[in-house]
Amino acid sequence: MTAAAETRIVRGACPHDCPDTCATLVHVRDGRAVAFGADPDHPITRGWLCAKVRPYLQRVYAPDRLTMPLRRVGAKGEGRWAEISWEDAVAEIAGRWRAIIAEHGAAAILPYSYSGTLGLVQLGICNARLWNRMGASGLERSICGAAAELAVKLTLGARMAPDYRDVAHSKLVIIWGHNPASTAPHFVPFLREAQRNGAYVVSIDPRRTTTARSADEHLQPRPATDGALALGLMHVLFAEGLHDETWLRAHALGWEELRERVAAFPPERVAAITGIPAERIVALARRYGTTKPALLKFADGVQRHGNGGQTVRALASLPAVVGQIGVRGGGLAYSASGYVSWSGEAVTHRAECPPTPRIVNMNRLGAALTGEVIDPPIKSLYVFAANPVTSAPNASLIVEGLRRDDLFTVVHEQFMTDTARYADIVLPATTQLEQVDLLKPYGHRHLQYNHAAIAPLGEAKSNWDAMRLLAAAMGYVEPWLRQDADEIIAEVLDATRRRTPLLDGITLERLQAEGTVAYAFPEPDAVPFADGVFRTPSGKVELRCERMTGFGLDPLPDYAPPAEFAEAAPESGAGAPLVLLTGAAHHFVSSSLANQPGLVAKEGTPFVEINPADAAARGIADGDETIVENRRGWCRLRAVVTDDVPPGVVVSPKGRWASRSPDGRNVNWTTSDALADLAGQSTFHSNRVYVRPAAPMPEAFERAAALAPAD
Ligand SMILES: Nc1nc2c(c(=O)[nH]1)N[C@H]1C(S)=C(S)[C@@H](COP(=O)(O)OP(=O)(O)OC[C@H]3O[C@@H](n4cnc5c(=O)[nH]c(N)nc54)[C@H](O)[C@@H]3O)O[C@H]1N2
Ligand SMILES: Nc1nc2c(c(=O)[nH]1)N[C@H]1C(S)=C(S)[C@@H](COP(=O)(O)OP(=O)(O)OC[C@H]3O[C@@H](n4cnc5c(=O)[nH]c(N)nc54)[C@H](O)[C@@H]3O)O[C@H]1N2
Ligand code: SF4
Ligand SMILES: [Mo]
Repeated sequence: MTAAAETRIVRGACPHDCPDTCATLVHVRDGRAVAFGADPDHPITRGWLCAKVRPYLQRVYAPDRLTMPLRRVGAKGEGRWAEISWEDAVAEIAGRWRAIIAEHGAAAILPYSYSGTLGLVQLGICNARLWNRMGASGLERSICGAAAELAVKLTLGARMAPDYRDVAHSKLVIIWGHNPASTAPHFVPFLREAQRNGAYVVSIDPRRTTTARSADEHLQPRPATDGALALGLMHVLFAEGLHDETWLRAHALGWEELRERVAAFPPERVAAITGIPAERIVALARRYGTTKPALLKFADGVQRHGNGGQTVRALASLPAVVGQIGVRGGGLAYSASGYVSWSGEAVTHRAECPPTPRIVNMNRLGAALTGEVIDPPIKSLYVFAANPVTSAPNASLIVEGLRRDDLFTVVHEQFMTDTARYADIVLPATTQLEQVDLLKPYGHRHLQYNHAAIAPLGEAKSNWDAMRLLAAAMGYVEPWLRQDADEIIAEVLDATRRRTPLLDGITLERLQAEGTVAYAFPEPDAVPFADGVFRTPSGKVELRCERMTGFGLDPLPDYAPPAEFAEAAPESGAGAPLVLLTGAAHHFVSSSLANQPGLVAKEGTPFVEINPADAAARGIADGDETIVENRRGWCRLRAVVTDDVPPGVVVSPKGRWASRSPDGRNVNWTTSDALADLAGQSTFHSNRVYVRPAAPMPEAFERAAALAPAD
């Protein structure tokens, strides 16, 4: 065997929007990745990857990977392209931008990105540096969990979740509007261990998810009524003296006012709002008040509603009421992102840049491109690590905006996505195997370094490498627009280490050598908030939070239905609207991976789950084609008639590419671009639709399937 044919093993990190941030091992021979697997020694990854990322090499070496810059030659969206060089692409983009800046100012340029990768360099730095220097419009990145992120931070002072492994100590686990079996898979074996140790698991989700199936109890509230349910649980806890008054006196602000507030939410009222029988509400409250340690775990799905901010305020108050914060096996498990916050100045260099002229909410992209944002209007859009036509709400309005002849759109992508199809210039992007990055997980407490395992395919470039070229072409000379990925990682680590002892001893060199490095906790198994320190203005858990008034909200947790559900009395019977929930698909991450033939085959035909009673009332049988529609738009889905969903609720997972769906549309043709009560949050699930049988057009499904042949 020659030296060149030896296999190297290269350490990496999964870049996807998933709390588990797995440690990966790439086997490379002769410059080609020949095997892809998980680090057996990582305490959370433990040697396995999820079903969706295991076949990652099929993605890296997919025949339809973009490998050359493309310039549009047909009409927008027509799909006719000419290959061009990077030199020409960069020159054209910089030329167009200079002209736009001269005529309208840099505010007319909008970057759009979200979660294709979560890396510090390829996302964090790329969200900030070039655009700050340019003075471009800012993007309010609130499509996912902005309301929960803020509500948890306002309540507890920081987003610090217990270690997955600590659930083994839990005796009660409430998983609320969250489906870790699909969305946090590495939590599940630890949960099973807890169950073997006798823990009682409750799932609260309108849908019988995989997670709900394996729970001891499943409660199915009406969508967006969780705030009322949480207040009702607290009502019972206080009324029956099951609250932890000693803990509340020592650590909580406003608990007596909260007690008064929840007095207005007796079980009977909450039963009428949520549809959950009063006796089950009382029983769950008693269980939560008496079984310790008790863990409450949720993610972002539950708050993608018009009232998502106040819902999470109510949820986050629960562990305080029963004194279950800072306790091993107890607590609130939302996100671990707040243990370490990167130094903002090192990431953004904002102080050296002009002020951001304005901020555009990403959930309003369609509106922004079609007249909501003026003076100056958006004249150029630069999309990277995102696929808004597939994944953002009210998609038909986005497409209308992207069709504008006077809009100059650049999309940096790995594949010809629904969004890239409308670009003027498409730039080819590297995958995680071809780029360097550092990942700071939101589900566990280790930094993960990702080495480039192979050379970029074709002419693909990383997000940051593309931006460095663009910065140079724009004539920007700042050294922080020229650094390579490792120089940036070192700069950000050094600046952040000065502010937090959790990075003591963690250097670029160590990360490169070890791949996985745990935060430097004085005790490695530290329980968050065990020290009773809460980084809120009062230093306590803020059940009453004055800062909520600054957002026009009640300082105490409260419940009101989202506008989409409150307005217009619903009809009843066959004509009644149903609530469409569009959570995670098991085999995709949002729309990422949803073009990978093997994974598309596993998800099957684009479908909508409907309860037998709702189906019968509409003359819909299992397997029938349906039209799912409302005033915003429609799409065609195949009915799956199942009591996994309750009457009044239909479910169709997110992520399906419109271009690979019947009629070229997906569920986001119906979803709302209204903003929630807090943080400009998206409201995908506050979506009422009408479902009706459709004249069968099997060829529409076949055409879509033909674009994604099973492998
Ligand atoms: N396989 C897979 N994993 C993923 C993703 C993916 O697309 N696929 N996406 C990633 C991303 S971007 C995110 S943000 C996370 C999200 O992680 P999760 O929040 O766990 O995922 P979702 O499926 O969005 O929402 C969870 C559940 O919320 C329920 N739900 C919706 N409305 C309500 C409500 O009003 N009340 C209650 N109680 N439940 C409700 C839905 O039925 C759904 O089962 O997952 C990440 N992981
Ligand atoms: N109906 C409905 N829609 C939803 C949701 C819902 O619950 N319901 N959930 C929302 C949520 S939680 C989220 S987070 C958003 C996610 O929305 P987006 O952030 O737009 O995520 P994706 O749709 O997965 O698109 C990411 C794209 O980035 C590309 N990509 C991956 N890595 C790289 C890279 O290194 N460089 C570049 N340039 N590109 C890369 C991928 O190929 C992919 O096309 O979707 C939202 N959409
Ligand atoms: S998507 Fe999540 S579970 Fe799957 S490999 Fe990536 S980090 Fe691990
Ligand atoms: Mo998300």
